[in-house]
Amino acid sequence: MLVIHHIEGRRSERVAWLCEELGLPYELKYIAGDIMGSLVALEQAHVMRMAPILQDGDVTLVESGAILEYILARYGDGRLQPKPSSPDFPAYVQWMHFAEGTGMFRGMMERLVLQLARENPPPDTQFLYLGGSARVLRFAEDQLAKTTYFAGEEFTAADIMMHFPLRMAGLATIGVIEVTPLFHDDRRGLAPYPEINAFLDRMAARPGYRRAMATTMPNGPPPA
Ligand SMILES: N[C@@H](CCC(=O)N[C@@H](CS)C(=O)NCC(=O)O)C(=O)O
Repeated sequence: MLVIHHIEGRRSERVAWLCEELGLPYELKYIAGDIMGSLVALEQAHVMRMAPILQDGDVTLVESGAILEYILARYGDGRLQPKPSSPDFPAYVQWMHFAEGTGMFRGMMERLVLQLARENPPPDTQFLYLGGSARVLRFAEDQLAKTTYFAGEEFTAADIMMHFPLRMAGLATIGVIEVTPLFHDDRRGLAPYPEINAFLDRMAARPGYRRAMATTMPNGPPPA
């Protein structure tokens, strides 16, 4: 049984979502309704104390992208990823890594810069929006204008990886640094991106996504 160390509303939902799509049983470890308690509890599972942490027998892994690749390689039976020979494979690999390597990184940086600027307003605010999140969204929008999913016409794990940074970037581009709107499908910042909105609608309609959200947030969106 795969054990997913989890915090409600956080990236660990990706792992549960993948398991739901693959029909793999899993156990979630977290303290319902207690974000800080869930975070502190992660300390027992891994020195990095971050979610997700996967335990599979004597294997312990961090890093959501690596965890998804591990599960697909061991239990995926070729599902939810294109074959290396497929024309969709380059885009798949790119988006799998772009999600955390650039998408989340730019969104987090932008939010940090905005937070610091709120505390100490700089004389010139034109550099606050460093173009990080807006570029991430434009890049994603361009891809989704060409293909239904990030790696072509089939849903893959790259879509699971990209879901979180799209929501984060949308909020960052309009200067929202609070996390709560992330959990409430707040799409104000995504208004200029019709393809991304359509993509998020498609994801929200997936039974695997709905099951994962019901399991990872059984009492609804967390307070923070
Ligand atoms: N790149 C990592 C990021 C993991 C991460 O930072 N997770 C957040 C929750 S979304 C966390 O646990 N933050 C608490 C902390 O780092 O103290 C991944 O994709 O797994």
